[in-house]
This record gives sequence, structure tokens and C-alpha cells, in this order.
Amino acid sequence: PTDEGWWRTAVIYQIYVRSFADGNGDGIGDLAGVRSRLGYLKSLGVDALWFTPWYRSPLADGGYDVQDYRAIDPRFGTLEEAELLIAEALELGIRTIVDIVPNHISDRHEWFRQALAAGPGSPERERFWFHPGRGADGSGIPTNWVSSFQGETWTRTRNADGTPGEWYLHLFTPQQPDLNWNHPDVRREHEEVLRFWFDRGVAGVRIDSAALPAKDPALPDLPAGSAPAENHPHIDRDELHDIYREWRAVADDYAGERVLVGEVWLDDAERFARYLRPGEMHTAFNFGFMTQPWDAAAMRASITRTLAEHAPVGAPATWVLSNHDVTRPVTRYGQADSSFAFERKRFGTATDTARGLRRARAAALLVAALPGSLYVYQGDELGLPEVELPLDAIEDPMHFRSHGVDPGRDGCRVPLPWAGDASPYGFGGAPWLPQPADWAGLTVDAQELDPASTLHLYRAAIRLRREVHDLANGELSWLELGSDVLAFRRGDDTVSITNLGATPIPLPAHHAVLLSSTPLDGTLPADATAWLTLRPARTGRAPH
Ligand code: ISL
Ligand code: CA
Repeated sequence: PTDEGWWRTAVIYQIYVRSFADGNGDGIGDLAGVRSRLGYLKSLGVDALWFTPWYRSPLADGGYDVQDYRAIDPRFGTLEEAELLIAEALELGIRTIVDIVPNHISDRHEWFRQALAAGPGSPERERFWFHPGRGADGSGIPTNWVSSFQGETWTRTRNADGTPGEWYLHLFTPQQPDLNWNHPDVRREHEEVLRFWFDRGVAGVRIDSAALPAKDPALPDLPAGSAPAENHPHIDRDELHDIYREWRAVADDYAGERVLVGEVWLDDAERFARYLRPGEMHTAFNFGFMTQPWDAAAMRASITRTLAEHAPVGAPATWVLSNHDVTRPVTRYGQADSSFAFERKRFGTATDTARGLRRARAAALLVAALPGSLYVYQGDELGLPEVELPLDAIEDPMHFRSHGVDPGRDGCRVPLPWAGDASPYGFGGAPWLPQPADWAGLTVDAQELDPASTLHLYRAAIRLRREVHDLANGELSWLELGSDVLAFRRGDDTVSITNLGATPIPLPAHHAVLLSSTPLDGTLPADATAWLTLRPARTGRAPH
């Protein structure tokens, strides 16, 4: 594929390798499994695959603890297989995006092992944030920064003689020491890693925790109760933009528009947009929509804000309903309390899965009709719910860091059901996370046979997004059809209407249905989206 600006409207499918398909029967998803399912991905119609980290890793954080960027984890396959996969996908017109994690590496990475061995004051330690503790005996934690995984951000090392030594910084788990981006080795190494993967044909990189890598070298404490702000010691620091401009230059060295996709969690719209300025990242995940409750006004405000913040920098918006870190949409939208914290698995709260599925299908059509690129997390096209796992099955460190109160993120990482009536549902060997007993109706094979399935809905939506000129290119304008209705026109004739109210609403007088999330009988039921073609106003248009 050679289309210029392909990433502006692309549908990008996120593969959590460990849970997609298991080729060798050990219960762990792998590259052989992905290669065997490329036909499925082609038929789904996606433009690109984003692979969560597939590098050699102890998997202390599902691979976001990279031990070696130039090797595939042996549980997933080999570098040769990755090269084959990239090439085979490309032959089907599907590009590959890999995950880069600049904020930290694994504590098993050779750099960190060297740093521990070399001891305090060594140049090896300067690639990280080693620091003496506070107080005469150095037992005081160097800063009061709080980890995203709800714990302390520093761990104390031991000296060669066994005595307590320096501390090192980790914004995530202790197995993920933060890198020092003031160090030239760190910058050079990442540019080489980018080239390593671009040389192997990948079309882009997803940049993990992209607003975190730069740190204030003075390591100041956070004032009590402070939110991210200018000059925050470790969030959204200005130095980051130099790094991403360098990365953009590397990407631009290659033909075929290699893209940078940032995971930038920032509430401030203006500061978010700075990452998307010309010469920096191509796109960044928009998490705003994902965090909205099932409410027309809230969703519309979020969409409007997203489009407005992207317009000045000329970057396309992105639309994300879920990923490997958040509760599956079917479960989220099925909760009675629409003000749920979207990222937390609040088991025990009542979830109406049937309603959740209706809303998740409606939401999928809604975002697929918006201008920009679209991310689909594996299994959402099957309408999978979040899985309430037995606590002893959970591996996600987020679960352990909060002492088991938070079930963590593994409930959305359960291996996919492909076929059959019982686990492993065609996944491969006994899955590394247990699958529910009632997934037979959700398998790919079962859904292929049912024209009303969520799989068929996703496939049709992705095809129409590409084929219908208005959906691909049309300007968006809002339609006012009532306070519980979210409706907009794309281009001249194409309309998307979502009914977020409790009762059916009439459809516009003259229309043909392109696609709907539920069967229609002349009205649009609650919790449904319809795509319509309106009879065009034929004023001034040349006959054809
Ligand atoms: O997971 C989260 C909330 O449920 C977020 O706070 C998450 O930590 C943040 O979005 C950064 O996530 C990324 O980097 C993490 C990794 O654990 C996540 O899987 C990844 O998406 C550390 O590398
Ligand atoms: Ca396997």
C-alpha cells in the first residue's frame, strides 16, 4: 500500500499478542498464532495492526518491561517470524505498528544489571535515576512522587557488601526502572531501536506513556495535592518535544509515511495538542471519549472538544473505545451507574450485559462515523465482556500494587475465543488466563454464521467507512434531533444518529439505512445507532 496520509483515516487493530491466538499450544498467544489469523484480520478490513510489546521481557508488566528491543520474547516467537509476519501482513495491505516504551526498561535489561553491579557514582548508573536516600542513614525516600500503580516510586538497592545503598526511580513497578533522558546513550539507543524496526518494514510506533519520560534533574518534591501543571517534575515537561522532534526526523528518513502515535494522557487540551504540532507526532490517542458516561450531552461535548483541539495543529483526531488497560465497553456501558470510573474494574456493581452490548455496538458505529482514525482493541469486534477472574489467576501488577483491592487489568486480556463449545475455544493450549464457560456464542466461528453478530457489524462498518465517500472525507455538522440524541451529518448525504434516551425516536423522513446497530422498524430504538443516507437536495448539482 502506498496511499499518502494513510494514517489520517486508518482503522488500527490492537493485538495483545499474549491473548490473540496460540500457535504452538502452550496457552500463550504468539506470532505463529497471529500469522495463522491474518485472513481474519484481512476480512475484518483493518488497515494496520498495533502490537503491544513483543520483545524479550520478564513480563512483569505484560511486556511493558522490555529486556531487549532487538529480540522477540521466546514465548512469542523469533525475530525471523516477526519479519515474516510484517511482510505477510503488508502483502494483504495491512501495516504494522510496534510499541516503544521510552520511560523505562526492565530491571533485567543489561543496562540496569550493569548499573547495579557498577555501584554508586558509576557512569552506568547515570542512564537511570539513582539517588541517595534522605536522612543521615539514607533511609528516607528521595521524593514524594506517587506511582501510577499506586505505590512508592523509589526502591532501595543493596551495595556489594550487602549494606543498604542508593534508591532508583520507577514511575511504574520496581521492575521498570525509569531511564534518564538527559543521557546521550538513552537518546541514541532509542533512535537506533526506531531504525531497527523501521528497517524491518514497520509503518509506525506507538509511544508508551509519552508524557512521562523527562524528569526535573533537581528531583523536587510535589507540593501537597498538586495536579499536573507547567514545570511538573515528571509529567509533560518541555524537553519531551525535542525528543519527539528527533524521532519524527528518524521516521521521515524512511519512505512510506512511518508514523508516531503517542499515548499522551493529559487533560489540558492545549498542552496535549503541542505533541501533534508539525514536526512532532502524527497522532495521539484520544482518551476523552472513552471516559464519557452514556450521555448525549457529555459525549457531544467531548467530540466537539476533540475536533477543536486537533484543528489548529492540522492533526487528525483518533477514536478509542478501549484498550488493554481499561474495562471492556460491554461491561462499562452495562453498569447501572453511568458515572463509573472507566479504568477501574468495579466488580460487584450490577452490570446488565445485554444493555452493555447494545450500547457498545451503538458506540462502535458512532465513533466509526467520526472523522479521523479509529482504534479497535482485539475482542471488542466480538463484543467480549470484561472477565471477572479468580483472584489467584491475575498477573497484572496493578492488582498486586493495590493489595488486591483493584482486580487490575487482566479482565480485558483474556485469550480470544475462536471456535468450539468450550475453553480454549480454538485459542490453542490451556489459556494463560481462564476463559468463561459461556463464551461459545461469542466465538469467531459462531459469529461468522450469524449476520446479526457484532463481528458482522464491525466488518460492515469498517467497509462502509472506506467505501462511502462522505464517511471517508465529509465535513462533520451536528444535527439537532433532541437532547438524548447524538446526530451528525458527514458531507452531503450521510448521517449517523445515536439514541441515548429511553424511548424510540422517529427517523428522518426520507432516508435509506446504510447500517444500524440493531434491526430498525422505521424508528430508532433506545441504545442504538443508525447510519442513513438522506435523499440529497439536488440544487445546483450536475446530473450524472
Ligand atoms: O493503566 C492505566 C489505568 O488503568 C494507566 O494509568 C496506565 O498506566 C497508563 O495509561 C500508561 O499505560 C501504558 O504504560 C504502562 C503499561 O502498564 C500499560 O499497559 C501501558 O498501556 C507502563 O508501561
Ligand atoms: Ca504459544
